[in-house]
Amino acid sequence: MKLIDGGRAPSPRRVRIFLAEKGITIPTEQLDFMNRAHHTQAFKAINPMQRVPVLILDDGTAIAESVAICRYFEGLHPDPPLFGRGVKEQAIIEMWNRRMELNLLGAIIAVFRHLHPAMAELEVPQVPQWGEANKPKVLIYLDWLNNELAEREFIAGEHFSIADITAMVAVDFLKPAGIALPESLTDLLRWHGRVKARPSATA
Ligand SMILES: N[C@@H](CCC(=O)N[C@@H](CS)C(=O)NCC(=O)O)C(=O)O
Repeated sequence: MKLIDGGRAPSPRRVRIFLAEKGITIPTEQLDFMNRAHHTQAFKAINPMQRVPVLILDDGTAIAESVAICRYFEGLHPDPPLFGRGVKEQAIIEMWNRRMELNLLGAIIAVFRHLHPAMAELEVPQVPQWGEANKPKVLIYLDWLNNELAEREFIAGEHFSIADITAMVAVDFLKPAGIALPESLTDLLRWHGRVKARPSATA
């Protein structure tokens, strides 16, 4: 088994943090996608979406999509449960993880991919107006999350979960996207301090 990783990019980092929380170590191969190492027929055969991360199993099966990879490891190593305990908590975590991925992380990534000059060759067409249009959305999502976190310790409730991993990766990606985290969002900042203090945050 090996993980095709992608350096500091958000999606591979989600998987690395997940594995660190589980205490799992697997062989890793770095793919330099900024230099278009994924634009080869060989990589396209592994993942037609030409994105990282990808987990390659010993039988050759390729599992792409960061959440699919995390679910695979959750099945193999259920403790600590990062997708929830019991159907109700699992549904709540799924809800929050999707919100964090599709809304918060999605908007931050849109700002980065459509405005950062380094992404011009990968994000085709790069539409700067779309990047700009996502900036106010990011601030609305952050403000909403700040209000939610006034009520509880973690994104989806009282336990650290994959939703915290997705949200932490999103908040950390504000910097490359050129968006400042408003200091007025004190409950969000407190949560961020808590999750960043976990050893997995350096993964
Ligand atoms: N939904 C996918 C997204 C994967 C993705 O977009 N990966 C980026 C790095 S964060 C990538 O491979 N980018 C290469 C490119 O844009 O060509 C996941 O969660 O794994």
